Amino acid sequence: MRTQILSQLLTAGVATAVAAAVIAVPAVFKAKPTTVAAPTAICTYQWYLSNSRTSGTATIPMFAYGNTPMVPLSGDWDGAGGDTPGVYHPEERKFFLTNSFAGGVGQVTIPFGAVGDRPLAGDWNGDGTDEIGVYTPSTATFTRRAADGATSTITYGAKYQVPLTGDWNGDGTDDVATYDPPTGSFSFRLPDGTTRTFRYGDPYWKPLIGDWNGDGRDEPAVYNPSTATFYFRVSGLDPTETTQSIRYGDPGDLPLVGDWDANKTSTQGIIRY
Ligand SMILES: [Ca+2]
Ligand SMILES: [Ca+2]
Ligand SMILES: [Ca+2]
Ligand SMILES: [Ca+2]
Repeated sequence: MRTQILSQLLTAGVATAVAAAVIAVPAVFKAKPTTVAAPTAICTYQWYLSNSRTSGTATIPMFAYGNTPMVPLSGDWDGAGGDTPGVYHPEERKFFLTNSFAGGVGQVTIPFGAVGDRPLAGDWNGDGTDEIGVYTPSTATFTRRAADGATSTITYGAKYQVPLTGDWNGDGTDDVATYDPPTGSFSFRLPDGTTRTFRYGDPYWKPLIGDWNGDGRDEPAVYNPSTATFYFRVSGLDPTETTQSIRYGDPGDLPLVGDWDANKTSTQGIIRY
């Protein structure tokens, strides 16, 4: 059941799946005044982020940011170092980004994407600031949006995969990968055009990307939604696997990761909704 819910949130079908709920963007998220009366402004996503890759309580005070059916993200939107929250509203096709852990009102709203697209974040140009993008499942296309609005695309992998971004080779620029839920298989596209593919975790777990060992290169993790357990592949993309696992949060939470304290190492968080 929970896997289905997570899957819905992560797939293009989310818009139709939750359309009947008519959950509008809170007024506080609006970049411009609207003549349409907005419902009560509520942020229903509660973020519990930790700077310690251990089980236990959140090390950052809980805050509320975003609501259903928004898709949570993290990134260094202002280049200050460290990741902060963002959300993507798949129906309005807008990113709402914040540069703090205060919750409530974001600093940046960016309309981007088409119906069915899934949100991306990454440092496309290696300047230390993360940008946004979208993945179009029907064409397997990653569209990266530069800060000035210019776009560039990469088509990679089979259609209808789970898109991932990260810096596989440590050159400061984020690359792309895909995850195939039925097989639990990751496929990484390296900048030289080669690929690396392996299974990690069980089918239909949730893939996550971060730098667990602080070497400047990103690697995968998987999250088992039925046990609320994260599995961090601390050995990176090397064939020899070393994994650190922790339980954090509860089944039903949404997992995400980021470098919340800007120490160049990624840690976990969950969103309760
Ligand atoms: Ca950048
Ligand atoms: Ca790279
Ligand atoms: Ca690493
Ligand atoms: Ca960190």
